[in-house]
Amino acid sequence: VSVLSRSTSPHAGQKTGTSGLRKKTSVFTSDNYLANWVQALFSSLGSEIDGQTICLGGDGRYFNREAAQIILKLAAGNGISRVIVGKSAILATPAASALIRARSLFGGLIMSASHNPGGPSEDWGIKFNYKSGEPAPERITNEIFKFTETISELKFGDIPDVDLAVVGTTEFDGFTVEVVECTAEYVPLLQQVFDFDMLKAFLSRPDFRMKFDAMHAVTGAYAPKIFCELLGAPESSVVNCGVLEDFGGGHPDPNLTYAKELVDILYSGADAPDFGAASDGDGDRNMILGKGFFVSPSDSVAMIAANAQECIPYFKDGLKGVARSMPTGGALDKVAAKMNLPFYEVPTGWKFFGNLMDDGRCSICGEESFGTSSDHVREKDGLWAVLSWLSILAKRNEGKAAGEKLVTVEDIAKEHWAKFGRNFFSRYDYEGVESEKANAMMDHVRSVIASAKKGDKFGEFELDFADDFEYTDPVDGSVASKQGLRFVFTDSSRFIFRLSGTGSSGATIRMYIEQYETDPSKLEMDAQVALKSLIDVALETSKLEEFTGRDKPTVIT
Ligand code: VG1
Ligand code: CO
Repeated sequence: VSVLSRSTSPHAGQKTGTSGLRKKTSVFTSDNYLANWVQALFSSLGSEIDGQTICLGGDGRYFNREAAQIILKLAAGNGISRVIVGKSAILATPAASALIRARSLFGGLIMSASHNPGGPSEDWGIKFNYKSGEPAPERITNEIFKFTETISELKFGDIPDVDLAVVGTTEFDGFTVEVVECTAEYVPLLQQVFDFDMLKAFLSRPDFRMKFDAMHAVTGAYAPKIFCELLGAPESSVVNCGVLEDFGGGHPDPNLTYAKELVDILYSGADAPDFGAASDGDGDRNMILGKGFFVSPSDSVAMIAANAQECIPYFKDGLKGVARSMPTGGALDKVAAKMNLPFYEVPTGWKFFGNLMDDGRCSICGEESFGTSSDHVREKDGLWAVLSWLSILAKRNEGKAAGEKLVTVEDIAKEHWAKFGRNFFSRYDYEGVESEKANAMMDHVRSVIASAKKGDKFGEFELDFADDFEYTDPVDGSVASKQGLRFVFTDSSRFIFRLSGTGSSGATIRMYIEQYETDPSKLEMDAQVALKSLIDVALETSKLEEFTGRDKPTVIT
């Protein structure tokens, strides 16, 4: 392939956030913005990428098809010899991770802004995953950023657009594009991880009904195949499976606010389905619901970990260890302690779990932000979480006669709390705050931390310590600092403030609240009620309303 060189000039601020580069779509579509970043990635990798194979796909959002053609030409012009592309440029994030691992690829590019809305006036994003399928570590993303600051040349391979709508291989001189089904390697992997026969038997029970909501995002390309075709659930078990460029105008974020359609169905009374789940734009998040019951993500990962060995064949020999992000509620800590498992607390963002898994230290991990997964891939995996919950239900109900009362999601959660105690958790998001105001508030909280001492009273709570979370990776020694302002009290209650690193404009303040409870009479309280006094203390300490003018959050999870 001959190379067409085009000159370009740098764009400021092409810095990777928590998960890739995310901006308004109109930013990406103008002035080589996308091409600059992709070229910077390839340039930063240098001769390492010569002759290598990568994969490419995304969540189906607006601009992905055009972007895929731009990326293919740059790959051809930068010495990559083969690109494996999901049909119609579709690949869920965990599926891309599975593909990289199964075919020992050099890495992959995922075109997604995850749970952010899509369309010409909404968001677009891209991220690079590396050899073991993990989101690129900071040493790589920092290098890419450096190259974006001085970039002057784009190297396009002189090839025509490739038809990505049909599975097959297109050969150029020294460059190959291979289009595969989006389920390639990923669905077979799930079939190894889970007992599909057991799941199939369970999903065919007339007394169990589920509803999976793909939110018009990427899992729409997977859910009918997995739940209906392979596991025999009726077609009505999956909804909103048409993958749309604007996600049907919705916000493909599986939480109580944005997945309202599903929530309403599961809370519709006695006739509601027994199990509900949803996933986000790129298929890495999940929300788990029972009939009229919400499983908080911090609880979900703990409950899956506690039941994994018994219910999921992949874990039949036990777990190597477990990990959660720092702001995630501590339910997993209690499981680790009781089961004697190594436990790790990492900063927010999946990239921090990769090293632990590659080093054989961690089998299951999760984040409060509806992300849960295991070391079968190096990404969070929404469908994995759903199949994990279904496996727990299937195992617990094995051998039950028709008509016998089934163990429910709610039963499993309540049993868990009775055994381990309950970590009440809530997150308040204040979206679209002006950056200066958000920064001023964070500076104020930092100043409170600077003068805080052990034993100080915050309302009824006595301070154990307050700090700006810093993490040293136990595998490679790399240090990530300024990962969240946290106040931890002597009864292990906590509140934490962070600014989001996935937005495309302005600032989002996240406030995380957690309180541990073992009193049996309080275990079934509503989380907002249980956490009220701590929430008030956090708001007062941060002067959030004074700094931002907001008297309530945009989203509560
Ligand atoms: C958010 C979540 C974080 C998650 C990240 C990417 O980041 O808090 O836990 O890993 O999104 O998820 P932030 O910086 O906005 O808080 V996804 O599904 O957008 O790839
Ligand atoms: Co996502």
